Amino acid sequence: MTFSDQINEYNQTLVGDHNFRWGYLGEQLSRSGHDVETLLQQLAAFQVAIPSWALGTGGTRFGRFPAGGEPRSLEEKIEDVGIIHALNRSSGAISLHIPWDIPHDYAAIRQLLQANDLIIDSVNSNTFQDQSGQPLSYKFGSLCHTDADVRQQAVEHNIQVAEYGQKLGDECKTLTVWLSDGSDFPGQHHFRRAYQRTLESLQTIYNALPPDWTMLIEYKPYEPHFYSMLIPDWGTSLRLSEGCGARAQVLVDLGHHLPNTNIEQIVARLLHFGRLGGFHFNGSMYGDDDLTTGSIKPFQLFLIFCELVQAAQDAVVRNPPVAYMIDASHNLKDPIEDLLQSVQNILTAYAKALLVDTDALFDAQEANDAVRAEEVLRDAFMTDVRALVAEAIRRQGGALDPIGLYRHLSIRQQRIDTRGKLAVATGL
Ligand code: RM4
Ligand code: MN
Ligand code: MN
Repeated sequence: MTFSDQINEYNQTLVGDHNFRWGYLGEQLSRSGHDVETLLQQLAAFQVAIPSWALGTGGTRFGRFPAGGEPRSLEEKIEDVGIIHALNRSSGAISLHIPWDIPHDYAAIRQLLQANDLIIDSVNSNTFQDQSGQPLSYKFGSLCHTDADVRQQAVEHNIQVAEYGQKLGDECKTLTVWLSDGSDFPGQHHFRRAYQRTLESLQTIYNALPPDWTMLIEYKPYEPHFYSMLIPDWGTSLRLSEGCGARAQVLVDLGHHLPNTNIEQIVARLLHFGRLGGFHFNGSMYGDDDLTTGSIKPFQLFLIFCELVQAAQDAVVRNPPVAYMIDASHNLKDPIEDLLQSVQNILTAYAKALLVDTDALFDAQEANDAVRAEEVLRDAFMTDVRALVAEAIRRQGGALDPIGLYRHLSIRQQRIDTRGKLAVATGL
């Protein structure tokens, strides 16, 4: 029996209940003026990339408690993302971390990607750890380092990462740069000089990229350094990207903000400036917690999608296509279930944002009617869209209940049987 047969068989057991709920929701949406087919198409078109570093339990510098059967190679990671995508039809891309996942047999990897209906759409560099055999240390920074030779080594690493990406297929056109560079004590860094050195290093990388490549610059307020980070905020990322060129953009990682930061406003600002390049989705209670997306603040996730949906409808906005990626890795859950939940929560937030009556919202805003504006948003947010998301996935051949089927088929146990109880994924 093929996997798609197994999905169909499983869906058969759920379809009666689903049709009942979808019938009601579809009718409700049509009555309030939505074109249900368009909504389904918009959801079907939405894809979020899975990070190669999230297929193992991790996300902690303390103990790791793997359940077993983790992917031991890039090939096995592709297999795991293949399962996720087959189940939800919304995870058709992989974001690759180098050197945690250096490809060796490019032809075989491209074939495996194709067989799993996947692409590798972006590559991430890593100058936040020293690799064995590396001549110079990043202990005191990489692209910002006082020593030109260390900067050069870090620049060359980034260029090499992009070269790996180019060999992985034409769809891979994005280099994501996250710098751990920073300082831990007052006086340690000459802030202005360190910034200038970083800008020049990034310009060198940018200029070495193929002309159709994008460079995404991530920011983070603290950790691993606790006095200053070289790129602590979106303003710094924005200035750096402007200093590089039009294809340098800002990447917003949801966990890279101080508690209670208004991320949706940052998203709106970046869209306004045409510099929002991508997202790293995750859930956050305190900081870079890398929890399941939407687990802690589903309303905030919805408000972020509202900005994206409104910008997509606004001819004034000139923002390039946004790369959607997950960046989460947890110690407790089965990583595949965690990712399935994240994608489901992202689709749910997007679906709700598509339901916002933007005309009514803008009217309320113009009239300074704060209550009405908030109610318009709440009306969409409180709609139970699960049947809409399920229908969109079902029509693409996915499972009505992806996690349910994953458990029903005991896929983790199968992985443990083939890969071993002690198999641990590469990564953090
Ligand atoms: C960082 C940052 C980067 C990710 C690494 C693993 O905090 O979010 O995007 O590549 O973690
Ligand atoms: Mn990130
Ligand atoms: Mn992070």
